[in-house]
Amino acid sequence: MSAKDMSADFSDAIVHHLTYSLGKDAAHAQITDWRIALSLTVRDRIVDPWFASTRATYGGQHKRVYYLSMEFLIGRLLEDAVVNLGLLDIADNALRGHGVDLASVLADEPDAALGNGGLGRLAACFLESLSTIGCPAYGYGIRYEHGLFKQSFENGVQKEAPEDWLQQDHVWEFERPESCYTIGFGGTVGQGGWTPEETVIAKAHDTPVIGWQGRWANTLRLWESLPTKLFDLDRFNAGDYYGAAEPEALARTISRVLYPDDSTPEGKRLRLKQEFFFTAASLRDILRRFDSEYSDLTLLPSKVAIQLNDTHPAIAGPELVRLLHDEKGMALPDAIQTARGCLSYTNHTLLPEALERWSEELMTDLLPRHMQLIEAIDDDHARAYPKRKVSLRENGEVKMGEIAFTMAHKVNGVSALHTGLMKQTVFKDLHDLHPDRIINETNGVTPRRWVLSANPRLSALITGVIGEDWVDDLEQLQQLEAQVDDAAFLTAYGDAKRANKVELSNWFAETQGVQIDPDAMFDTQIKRIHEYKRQHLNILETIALWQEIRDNPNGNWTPRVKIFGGKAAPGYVFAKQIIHLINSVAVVLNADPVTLKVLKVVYPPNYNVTLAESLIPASDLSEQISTAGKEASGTGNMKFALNGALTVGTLDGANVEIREHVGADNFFLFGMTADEVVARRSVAGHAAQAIAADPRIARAAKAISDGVFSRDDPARFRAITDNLSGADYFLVASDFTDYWRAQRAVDAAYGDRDAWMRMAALNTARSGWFSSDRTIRGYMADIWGAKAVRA
Ligand code: NBG
Repeated sequence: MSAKDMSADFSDAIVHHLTYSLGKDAAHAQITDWRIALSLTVRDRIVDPWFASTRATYGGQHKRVYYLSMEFLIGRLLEDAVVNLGLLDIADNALRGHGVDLASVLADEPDAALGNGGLGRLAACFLESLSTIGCPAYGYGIRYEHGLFKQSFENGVQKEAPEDWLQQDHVWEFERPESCYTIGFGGTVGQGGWTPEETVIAKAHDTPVIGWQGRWANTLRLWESLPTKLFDLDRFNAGDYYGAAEPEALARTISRVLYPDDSTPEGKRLRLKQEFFFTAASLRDILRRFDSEYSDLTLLPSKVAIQLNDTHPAIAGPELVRLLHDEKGMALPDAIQTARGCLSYTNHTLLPEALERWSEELMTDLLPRHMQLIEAIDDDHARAYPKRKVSLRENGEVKMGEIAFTMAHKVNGVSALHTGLMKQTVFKDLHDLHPDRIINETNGVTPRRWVLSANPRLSALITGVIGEDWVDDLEQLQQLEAQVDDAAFLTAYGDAKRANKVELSNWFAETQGVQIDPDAMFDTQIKRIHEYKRQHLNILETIALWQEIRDNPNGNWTPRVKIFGGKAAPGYVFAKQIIHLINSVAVVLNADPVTLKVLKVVYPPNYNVTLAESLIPASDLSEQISTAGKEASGTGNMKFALNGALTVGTLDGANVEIREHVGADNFFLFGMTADEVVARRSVAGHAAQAIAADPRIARAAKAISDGVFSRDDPARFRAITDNLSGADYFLVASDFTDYWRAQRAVDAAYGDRDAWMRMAALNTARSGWFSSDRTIRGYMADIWGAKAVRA
């Protein structure tokens, strides 16, 4: 078919869906109607490769990978699908023929935020890479009715509102009423096994995930929780309408919201229920599929690889043992061995508060049989390693990290530094017993979304120079290195960056009502707000810089726009204070006629995947300033480097490897190392010492405590200033001076535009290793023993 015929064909298909699927007349269709019609048209083109992939997997009896994750931060799906199917121009032409703009249609799609941050986004990048590579895989998670809350600012304070991505038809998924499982909680354990007291239904919803060039499609299967009994007719007839609906409301609560606040006992219980709910449903589904093809259970580890994304699905260990032993009659030691052959676990954090522990009381109450099996697994491990120091239980709590470790044949960290620290700290004792179990798989990001779609200008330039093969072989970007001394290439590279910045400036003017200068340096810190990520270090440096500019307004200052983005957990008071402070500083600085030409602060609310897609390609500087040893990897750092932003960063997480790849000269390093951080903490009065040594810190802090940014209530940010001069666990004061030095080096470097662009281009050329395709190939070879299959 000629390109013209294909466009006409495609255009007809859109109108067909508009008419017959939506019941809308093209003459009166709204943008959302066009979006849904286009999505259905694109979806039609995914189904055949999807079927072909499934048939090829069954036909070849290939091993399948199952990625169990509490979070999939998938964002918008239409553009991804259009791009991967190579339909961008065709869709654009077809819509234009109807007077409709493709960009507006793409922008109409809700951003599916079924995750909090890096962990969930990593899972989404992995799914896309698995499909691009053609590895048979399923993602398993929860179909939250409400994803991550919507953030707004009221007088600078974060407000949360429920997210409603399912408000409009979610056309990407197929409901599977035939794939339902009954999941139980509570009850008793007797001779005949576990008899749960409460049950809910897990119903599957499938979203196809199409890989690059439509070669392969895998499935994201999300579970919805439904009541086993619709409602209680007896109670209804007796006039107890609320009571009649109660079981339904309770059952649906499990898949109602992402991460409910778990600071209350009720919240904890619900969280554990969510974890067991999706894990148990997924395992049942996996065994059903296995049983449909094989009758010998000992084959399980050679056909099934189950990856536990953090400890949230760690109950998979005891549950798989239960299914194999209690339900299928396998001897207990064999069941443990077989389960371990299938399971592997990724650790994503060393922060003690994020390593899950459940009280034995709660566990016994909700999952009595699992509690027994945890004891049995513990005993089994104790028999094999009599001198061991570790137990799966401690002080009345079960330790999910230890359970995941013990039940996994491989455990991985997400950057070289993080993996090393895992061995030395949280899993030291287990690592001593199992020295081959912990391995490293440094994170990566999908180039299809994070370069090709997000940054079409840069992508066109790259493809023009080296061809299109880089899109699924990202290390080919190295070929760009030969161009970095070519003036014409650097000009084109700089023009692409500038055009992205102009576009972002326009967006800020139109949607946020702030003017920012596209020639200023765009200095961006976007991520969850957390003390260890140190947004307060960034804002403190901003205040100090503002003060120095005011001292010397005619100095040779490098114009900067400080861009912040990110949400704080609703119950995390200190993080919310940081947000309030940043917004308050923005109000003062952006209105200061002395400084506003050279320094602005902007903080668009409701940071999400979609916003990241426009902020990253327009950024010059990437802030990766966590206290060393705390950020397991980071993945935003990789997206920035690929898109030609230079990093100002600590030796933390994957920053270390980014710096190795891009070269120390193209990276602004500052701060203490992870070892120095530990040593520094034991110095009495370290914060006071650091402040005494650098008057800038005290001056900036004084402005905060004098109420310069909170005239109506000077004490408003006391928690932040008190912490800075007090405990300062995350060492903001101790790292400030070196951060300031690095930032001034950044200023000087930005002054030489050609040299800067050369460094930026080198970041792009040398970051190809950070593709999630590379990461997934690592998991396939080192952990899963899975092979790529081509349909
Ligand atoms: C996060 C880390 C990040 C890392 C992502 C993905 C959790 C528990 N961990 O540094 O903080 O990049 O996981 O691995 O969300």
